[in-house]
Amino acid sequence: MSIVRGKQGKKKFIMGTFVVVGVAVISLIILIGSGGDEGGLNASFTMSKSSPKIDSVVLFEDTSSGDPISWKWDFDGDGTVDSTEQNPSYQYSEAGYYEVKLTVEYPGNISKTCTKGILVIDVEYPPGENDYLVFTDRGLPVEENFWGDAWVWPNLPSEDVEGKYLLADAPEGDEVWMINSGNHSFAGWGVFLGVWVSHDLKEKHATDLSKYEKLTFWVKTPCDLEVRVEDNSNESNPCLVSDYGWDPSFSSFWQKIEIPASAFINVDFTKIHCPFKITGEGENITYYVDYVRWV
Ligand SMILES: [Ca+2]
Ligand SMILES: [Ca+2]
Repeated sequence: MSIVRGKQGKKKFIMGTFVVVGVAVISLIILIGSGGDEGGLNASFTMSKSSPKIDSVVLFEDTSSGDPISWKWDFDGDGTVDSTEQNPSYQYSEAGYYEVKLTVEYPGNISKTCTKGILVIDVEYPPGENDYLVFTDRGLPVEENFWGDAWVWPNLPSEDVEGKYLLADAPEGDEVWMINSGNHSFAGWGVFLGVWVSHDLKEKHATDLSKYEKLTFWVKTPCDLEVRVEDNSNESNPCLVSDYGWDPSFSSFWQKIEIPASAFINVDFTKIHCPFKITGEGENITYYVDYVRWV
């Protein structure tokens, strides 16, 4: 009982592992119900990606205690064993949420089980010819005579500002934006068109995004986030990711957000100065953003 409470307490601080922890708590209860831990023997494993893209290779590594003598992996939760290797790899051909189950056996007919969730994502790649790329591995918007600049709140190291954080399960390429609030009450990031010199705005620029239908991007976040755009004079209303595709039950996985341009009001889309700005509230929150496009 005390172990279960400990895991629930952890959830408050590491919300990103909520789904997996939830499954772990359930399997712990099953284990206890089926007769104790038998000398500390426990099945466990790690996955190289928690939100792999379709057809990308996921490596599974057995981390069970003791010395198991056999391994049975069910990668897609259909009850059929897919591999009996200790450390197999697998590729998913269809998007969706799957429960990965490892059953290990020890001498003396002892078997243990561990189950974890995995969310396979479908990412359109490469971007369409006419997409306006706000952030991809190629960088920030580059247009004739001016370019984009990024700001984060609170201040972070430059590799985070530039979106160079490396993540194995990035929806696009390897690089993503990692945003962390530390001991501040919020954390945000935005792209602004213009040339900045010594933090003074030398020239403010705008671009015409009026032909685009929607803003699309991917997030992995423990909390709801607000998205805004700006024209040369005004900031739009905030749009919550929870209204446009983010499900808090899947907060430890990448999720796709699509916000129609019509949801942003009070701005002139022919004069967009900030094509994307995102903020989240809370201390010690970390969230990730990738593949931000107007399409
Ligand atoms: Ca299977
Ligand atoms: Ca990327």
